Amino acid sequence: MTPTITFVQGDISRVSADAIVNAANSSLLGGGGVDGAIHRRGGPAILEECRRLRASKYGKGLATGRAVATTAGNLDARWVIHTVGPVHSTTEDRSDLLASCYRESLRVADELGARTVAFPAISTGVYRWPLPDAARIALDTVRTTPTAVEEIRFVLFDDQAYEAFARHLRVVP
Ligand code: AR6
Repeated sequence: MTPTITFVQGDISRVSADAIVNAANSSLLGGGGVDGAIHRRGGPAILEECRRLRASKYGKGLATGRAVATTAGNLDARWVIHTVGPVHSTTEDRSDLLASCYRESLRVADELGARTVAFPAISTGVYRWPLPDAARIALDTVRTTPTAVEEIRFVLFDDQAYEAFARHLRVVP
């Protein structure tokens, strides 16, 4: 069964889903944007588990394009799936790493048994990926990745991000 893809505009740390995806960095120890909002609202349990991951399996941090799950703390979710987007480059094509964030997050969601997954627009903030291209990669990737997830919800922070995703779906329905 292919998942239903939906969009909402808002703050991803306030949504309800089985799994909420965090646009993290490889340290897994927090940051701004989505990462800041998730840790602020989710509370210290998330950071504690991230620290344990750093002290065990991910001593060097989480590689770009990979994903790992922790508790969701006080968020209205069962898990946070942390993934590390690539920094956008004008000289190197890193699209496959961005696609990998969506694929790996869905793979982890399947392992957990998550049925609903909320994604932010990974790499389009601090990591500067242009929104139209990021929307194309995000949507094309989730539409072609086999998964048992039933609903994929994109939570887009502002009008510009929401429009970029909606426009891509209008062009490629
Ligand atoms: N809910 C949903 N979307 C948001 C929220 C929110 N609360 N806050 C920002 N956005 P970013 P990146 C949008 O910077 O580009 C962090 O410091 C934002 O407008 O969160 O992958 C990490 O620790 C943009 O469209 O993630 C890393 O160091 C999108 O979410 C680095 O930033 C992603 O913006 C990761 O950069």
